[in-house]
Amino acid sequence: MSNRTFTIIKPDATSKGYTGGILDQIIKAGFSVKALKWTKLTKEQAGEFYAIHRERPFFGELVDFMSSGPIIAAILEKENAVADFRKLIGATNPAQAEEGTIRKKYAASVGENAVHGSDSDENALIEGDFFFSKLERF
Ligand code: 3AN
Repeated sequence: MSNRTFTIIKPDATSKGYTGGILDQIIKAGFSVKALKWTKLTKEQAGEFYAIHRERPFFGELVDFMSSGPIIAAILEKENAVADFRKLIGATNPAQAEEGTIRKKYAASVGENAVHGSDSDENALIEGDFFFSKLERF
């Protein structure tokens, strides 16, 4: 089990001014920030990042949305990071997310759901490597 996960604060949340509140909740939940970047994906980069979903019916919508505005990408550390972070953000569909979770508080819909959280240790590494060089993580 790894102690690192990867997150994105998505364009819906950055445009609504939720960045500070979300980062505060993440840090108060015991995660420490090991890398952090304010950036914006091109459509091509968003498609590459979400390549695993290429065959899903919402792929085009997902790529358009994820490249529509600035995002925050971060590598986070905590014991049991992947599972604990998925719990903190809540279900993919905010209507089904538990009270107090980040998606319950900040997400509008299943498509525009405020944050990404890696679903496995393996993907946390791949996703962190997509955004950060060795010089950008501590
Ligand atoms: P999660 O982000 O909770 O791991 P996944 O991996 O099923 O959820 O989906 C990846 C991303 O694709 C979601 N965060 C969401 O933005 C988008 N997505 C998932 N399901 C839908 C859907 N039915 N319609 C539109 N976008 C979706």
